[in-house]
Amino acid sequence: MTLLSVSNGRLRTLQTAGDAAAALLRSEGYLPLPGLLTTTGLSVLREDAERLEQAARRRDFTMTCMGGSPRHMTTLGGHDIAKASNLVPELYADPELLALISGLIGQRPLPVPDPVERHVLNILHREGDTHGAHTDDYPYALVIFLEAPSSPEDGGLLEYVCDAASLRDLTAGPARTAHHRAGDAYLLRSDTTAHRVTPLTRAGVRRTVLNFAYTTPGAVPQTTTSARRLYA
Ligand SMILES: O=C(O)CCC(=O)C(=O)O
Ligand SMILES: [Fe+2]
Repeated sequence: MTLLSVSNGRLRTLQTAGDAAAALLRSEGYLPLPGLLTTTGLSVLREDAERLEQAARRRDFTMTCMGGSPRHMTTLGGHDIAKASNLVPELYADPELLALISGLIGQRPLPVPDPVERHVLNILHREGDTHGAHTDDYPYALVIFLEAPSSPEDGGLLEYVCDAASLRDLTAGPARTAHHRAGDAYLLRSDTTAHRVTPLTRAGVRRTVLNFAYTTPGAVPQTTTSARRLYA
């Protein structure tokens, strides 16, 4: 058993049973990384996100290229984040974080070529806010929670179906769901796992995540217009 661990002040020392976790990610398309952020990591990233939110844009539309699924959220794209934050790009390229991901995916994670999609900020903050069904353009997403509804009843759950034939799989059959807390993270095989974030069920709750997208050597990205529509 390989133990993967990360410890750099912002990321907690995770004693992950690498082989078992990697196998879980392969079979489920999803791997929870509870408490990935330290208290300090969470607080500095939250501060950064609060500042970045001032430049973020409200989005309310349906994503035609993703089965007309809804987007009701406030977002900031990677290109804008890179102009305003050192912390987020630094964490995205953190050698220890990359080593952790590498141990879990069994390949070298590479930064995605498109600066818009590299690291994005997604904020759900109104009742009904949702990030509707989709798959990502690149193979892996590390989603880091800066704010989350404390109760699953409040919505903001990740719903996913591994190896989905189509986005309809999310509604046609039983999808898996996962609730996360601030400071948690998860790794998703995001190009083949259909996923969505369920609507917030009441006013006054917030769900803020950073999504770090990674590709791998030889991966062929799905080229969709979704990131441009949501982040450009
Ligand atoms: O917020 C989440 O949990 C998922 C984010 C996501 O799917 C994305 O940004 O592509
Ligand atoms: Fe996604």
